[in-house]
Amino acid sequence: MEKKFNRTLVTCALPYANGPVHIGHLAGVYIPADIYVRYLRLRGEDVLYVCGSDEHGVPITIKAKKQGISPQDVVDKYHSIIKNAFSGLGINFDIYSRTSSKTHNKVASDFFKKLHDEGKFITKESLQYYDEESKTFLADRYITGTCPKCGNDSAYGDQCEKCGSTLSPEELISPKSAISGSIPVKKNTKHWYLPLDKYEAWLKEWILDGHKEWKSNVYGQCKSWIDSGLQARAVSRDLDWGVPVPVEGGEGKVLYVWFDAPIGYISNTIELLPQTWEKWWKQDDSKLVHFIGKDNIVFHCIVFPSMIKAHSDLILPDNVPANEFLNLEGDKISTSRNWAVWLHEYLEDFKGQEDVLRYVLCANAPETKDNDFTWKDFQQRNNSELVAILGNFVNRAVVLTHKYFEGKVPDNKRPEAIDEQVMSEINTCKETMERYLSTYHFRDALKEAMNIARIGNKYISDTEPWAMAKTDMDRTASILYNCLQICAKLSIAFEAFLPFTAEKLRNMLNVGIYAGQDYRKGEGQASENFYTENEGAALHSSQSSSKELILKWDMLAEKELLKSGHKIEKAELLFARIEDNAIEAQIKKLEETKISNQEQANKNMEEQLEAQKAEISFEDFEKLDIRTATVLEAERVPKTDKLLKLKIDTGLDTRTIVSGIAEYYKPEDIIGRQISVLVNLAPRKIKGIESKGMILMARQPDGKMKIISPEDTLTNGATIG
Ligand code: B3M
Ligand code: ZN
Repeated sequence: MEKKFNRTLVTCALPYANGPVHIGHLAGVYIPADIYVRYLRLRGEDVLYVCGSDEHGVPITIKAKKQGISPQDVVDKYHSIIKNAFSGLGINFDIYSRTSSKTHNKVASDFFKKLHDEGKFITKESLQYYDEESKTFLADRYITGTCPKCGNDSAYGDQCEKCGSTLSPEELISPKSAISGSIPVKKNTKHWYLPLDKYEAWLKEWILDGHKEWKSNVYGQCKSWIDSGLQARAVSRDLDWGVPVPVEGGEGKVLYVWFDAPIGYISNTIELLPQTWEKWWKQDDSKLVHFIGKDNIVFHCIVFPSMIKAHSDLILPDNVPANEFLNLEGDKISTSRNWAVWLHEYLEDFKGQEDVLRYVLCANAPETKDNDFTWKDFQQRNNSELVAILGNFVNRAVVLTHKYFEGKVPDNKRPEAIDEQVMSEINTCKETMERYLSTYHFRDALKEAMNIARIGNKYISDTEPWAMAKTDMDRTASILYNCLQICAKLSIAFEAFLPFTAEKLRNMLNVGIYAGQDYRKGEGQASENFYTENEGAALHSSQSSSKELILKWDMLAEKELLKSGHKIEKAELLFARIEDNAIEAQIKKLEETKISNQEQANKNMEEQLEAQKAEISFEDFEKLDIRTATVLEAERVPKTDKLLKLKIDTGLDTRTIVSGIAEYYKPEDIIGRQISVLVNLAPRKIKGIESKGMILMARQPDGKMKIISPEDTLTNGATIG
């Protein structure tokens, strides 16, 4: 039996305030969430929509240091860029606050303290790098050194940005403190850990048995985490930017950013509704839905729920409909390589075309697999879908009504069977949309909304009111009567997806829309509201609409929305064509980014080539046993992006090697290939797999790796040297 809820609390991942928001974030998280919220409100449901900036964490402190400003300066800057960009796209949270706020500090601190006092944490001591000169422990990111894999001498303690390897500080050759440049020492430090292993059985039951309906990508990730066994996770860090650890021994330490950030959902709710927030977070007739990207699944499905379980009086998410990633023109979106379409720049470049981006990102949303955004597809969808189908239909209906009926909805004088049939097709679309929207299938729901426009277009083309007007004004009246009803239905069907357009359309039709509860003013003032004209961004207004007719979701199935005689406004184009030059300008912008990235890569490569390694003796060289081998089997190592597990025939034996080449070779591309292998490298455990030896690869100037294989097929085991 499906559970009955009385209100829905929708949260969106809190963006890190160390950079602006790009189309990947939008397609993955914010567009789907906004559609969902608008849809529920249109149905008259009680919804609270919460987000804010995530302002803690090491990357922010590093950015500040690099720019010679304070972390607070960094987050102030990006918080306002992000907040403005969201509202520019019609994404209007009830609250968009920040984790550097006083309320958050207190709420997160109390949360930690409660768990601490109730004995829900364990503490552990461990050796961590410490900078004696600046007297601070060093987060992995604050240690730099030479990458053991590629020789890059500015690798970080958690990652080498040149070769992409995930590292631990211990692996770095000649580690240095990024703060003082001194050589760090190891020092003992105490931290608090949440023992996730204790929640494993419960998580299994709650997710694996209880939430089989979750999206398969989400469920699958949870299952593989749980199946591979959960371990205690540190929830504090040695750092001076964040929420201070509020218990004894916590001096100089802060809560780990992933501990405090999800509590931000709660603290932001408290900030908005200090008296009634518990209704949203504590009553089990409240439905909690987290919209996030796939890289946040473990935190929202495993870690935060375990924190909630430990806290014991808060509700758990009913669903976490995480999306996959959006790529841009065939490449991974990357903030550091500036490979992105930034929302605030889009809003500048495409003023008045906010809905085009909303449309394309939903139509192309990475709901089940990674997807690609291309500017050509963007142009194509605008010109041949929005302009040619939706815009064209509405324009014809409104223009003809003015031409023949003085801008008034005509009488339905001579109905015919086709009219009934069209309306019943639209009813089916409504039902299909409801099914999709309630199960987070937003792409399919949008397709169905577009089908309503297609039905309208076909109806007007088949019935040809412009031709009919020459012979039969009564039938013409009926046709346009029906077309205008369809226009009104379109303004309902598209409200969640294209709020700016739906509003324009309603203004043409002289109708208002039901916008549900507005909590943006906080406590006590929440009241039923309506969107009014000229508000832009379809903000929900605090005034009631002046319109007599207020549309609601269910009216999508009604036969008559606009009464005969109802006056409509002049036609206004809903969409403008996007010409080649606008698209070329965007493509050029990206090409320039590519060129400057390539120049940087070449420069790095030159530096690397110049930085030859120190001379070694012949005896040293002779220690290396390099041989030819053949790859027999290859598979991806689960939960990693870069690793392949290979079974190879070295001529001496058959053995397993784990190699970081998954970005460059698919398993099926490498099976059967001859390779060169350093066979006498001491075995190492990588992701729990014993790897014996190393495959020799050549690094290209762009950082990509290629296998070094012999020209002719050789016997496996032939020595190289
Ligand atoms: N700021 C990570 C991200 O933007 C993080 C989300 C926090 S949600 C509580 O990917
Ligand atoms: Zn490297």
